[in-house]
Amino acid sequence: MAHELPPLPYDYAALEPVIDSQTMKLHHDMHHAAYVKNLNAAIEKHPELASKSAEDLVRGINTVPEDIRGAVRNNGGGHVNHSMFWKIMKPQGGGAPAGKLADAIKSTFGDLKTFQEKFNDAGVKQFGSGWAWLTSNKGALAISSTANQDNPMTQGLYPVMGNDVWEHAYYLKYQNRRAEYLTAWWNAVNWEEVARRYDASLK
Ligand code: MN3
Repeated sequence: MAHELPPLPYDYAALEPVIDSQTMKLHHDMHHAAYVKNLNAAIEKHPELASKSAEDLVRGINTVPEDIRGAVRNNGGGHVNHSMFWKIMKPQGGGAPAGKLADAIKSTFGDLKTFQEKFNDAGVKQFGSGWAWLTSNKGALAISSTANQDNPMTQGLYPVMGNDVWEHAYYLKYQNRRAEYLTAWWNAVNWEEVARRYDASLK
């Protein structure tokens, strides 16, 4: 079963004004689609991996055959990261989380605003392309960033939420103002989905 591009769960324009329609169309239809296509091309060389999910491939990247490891790391990671990314955003998003995630953010970072500032800081400081992350290690929260399409799952962590800081995610609207994009992005966050992911990390 080949890996498939998941449909966007809303219209291209649904996240305006936080993310413009053209960026969403290019990001999903071109960038994410390319990761899926290139992942499938890599797996074709190793049919024994055909039954593995993209998450399993990324989690076990060090056991992937060396001749396709780089391709799976980049394109499998790209597929996993973007599949999460579309879902943790929604039209009229933003606000504040509830439930266990809200409690964990408060006990770890003090308050939501401090968490958001630290997360944005990780995104701003990520040199070049990559992602800012909130991860859970059996419930223990931490902020980090990765280069390229690397995913914290490779380090045994559960990615609760991540923001894409590749220029393709924001450059048409925000140009070089990555910090402005990171600040605005919170207004598109789907906290229900992020909280669901945190709950899943506890199991
Ligand atoms: Mn991207």
